[in-house]
Amino acid sequence: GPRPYNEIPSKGSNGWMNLLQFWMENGLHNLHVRTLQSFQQLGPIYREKLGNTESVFIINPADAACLFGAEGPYPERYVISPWSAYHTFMKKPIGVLFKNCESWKKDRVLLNQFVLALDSINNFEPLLTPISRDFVKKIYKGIERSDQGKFTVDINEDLFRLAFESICNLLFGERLGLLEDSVDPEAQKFIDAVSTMFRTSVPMLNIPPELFRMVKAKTWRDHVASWNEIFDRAEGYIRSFYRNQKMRPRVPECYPGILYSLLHSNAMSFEDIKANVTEMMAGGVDTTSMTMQWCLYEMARNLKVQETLRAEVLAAQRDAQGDVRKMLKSVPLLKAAIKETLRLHPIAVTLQRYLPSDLVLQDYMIPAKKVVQVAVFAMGRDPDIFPNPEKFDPTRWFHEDTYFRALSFGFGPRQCLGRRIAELEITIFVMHILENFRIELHELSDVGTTFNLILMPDKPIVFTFRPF
Ligand code: HEM
Ligand code: 2DC
Repeated sequence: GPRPYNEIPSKGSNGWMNLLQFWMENGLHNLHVRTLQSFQQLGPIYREKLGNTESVFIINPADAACLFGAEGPYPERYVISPWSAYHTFMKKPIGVLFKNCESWKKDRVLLNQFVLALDSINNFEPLLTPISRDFVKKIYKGIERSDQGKFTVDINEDLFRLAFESICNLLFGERLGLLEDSVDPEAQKFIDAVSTMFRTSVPMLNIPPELFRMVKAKTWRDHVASWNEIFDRAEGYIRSFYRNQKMRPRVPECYPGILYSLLHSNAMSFEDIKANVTEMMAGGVDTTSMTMQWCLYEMARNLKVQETLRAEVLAAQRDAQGDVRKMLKSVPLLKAAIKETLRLHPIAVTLQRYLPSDLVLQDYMIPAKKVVQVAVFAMGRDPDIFPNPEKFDPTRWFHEDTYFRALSFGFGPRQCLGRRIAELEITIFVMHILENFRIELHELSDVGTTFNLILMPDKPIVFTFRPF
């Protein structure tokens, strides 16, 4: 029979000693590196106890297949304790991100229809294309102003605004104008609050949140303040949507946005709609903007790949004669390039599932209720899984084995709700950049990764844009 659970390799059984060591090694913002090292040290399966919680970590696609095969109809992922603490203490309504069982399923099935269904792309594309066009215009303006025929700039902040502009336009069917010269300070506050919320989650990830609340630590205060900001702003946007709705009649042929569709489906309470819209607003900023930034970074470091991608996009443009929806059907390499970007630069360091029943992995018996984590970041950089892993090569997705290897949006019924939005937004954005500019790196030094709950670049990236 399978070997017992306690024989799974582990670094040490005292969770608090492990946590202390983790802190001293400056591991907080290097969670991804630590996971890589643990696999090198302990093999393809290990367990780790940090504070009170023990997880089993796996890296092989076959093991991931096994885990997701056993996840059942109501998959549950690891709960970020400062997030759930905030919602509990402040009595905030929860959406799909925090719900479980039937109540999760009910919301999720409805949201899937409006947000994840493949044909929603037809509604979303016309709302996203003008935003990328505005971004392109902004860069042309920069080129003009520089008087050098090129524009050297860190676009991090602008990408945040583009992402927020995008998710809000999809939700409310309304532009905020965040790519104009003066930015609405309220919108900027929301964007900053989401980043702060992510960053301040990290030191509290493995510690019971009651501790932080009792000592009124600054991290906890900042965390609460940023969630409050997120909820207040979201409420404000939803309210003003309501007000505007009454004032102007709806244009029949025009897609009115996700919120409108949800309200008129009459299938979800207003409270639940608000909670889910808030989660989508917060989930749609840092995630897509970081991925767009990494994608430009990889294309700027791999100029041959950039030229091949541009050739594909220009050919698609010729054939489709400006019809973006049509173009999207003939850019397979660009889509692979985005997958490839997320392989090297995933947003989520791991995927996690609570086991609904006992499960055998790598011939070890793992009891029900344990958390198993698929190390997505480590998998993407493992030479046994992706030959020559450092190489940015979109074509690998056409000729290599891809079985349970494309996991950046998660898997199954609990996968990322915003996946379709994210893929579409990023594809349209990169398409527009490639059509218009050559992208180079201002400095040729490597950019590393840092863990701020989501993974992000560890320093600013400066690009040079030249008209193509
Ligand atoms: C969940 C990644 C963009 C909203 C997730 C999960 C991952 C992920 C890995 C967990 C999936 C699982 O456990 O199987 C990403 C990446 C993005 C992105 C890589 C962009 C490149 C977005 C956007 C939204 C969003 C734009 C806004 C609609 C959510 C929500 C959940 C989620 C609400 C929880 C779903 C549930 O529990 O049912 N995302 N995400 N994400 N994401 Fe995203
Ligand atoms: C962070 O050890 C590291 O998509 C932990 O849009 C395990 C873990 C659990 C859940 C993951 C989280 C990590 C990273 C951020 C994720 C989150 C689930 C959803 C969330 C991946 C890997 C994210 C960014 C959502 C956030 C929506 C929220 C702001 C309302």
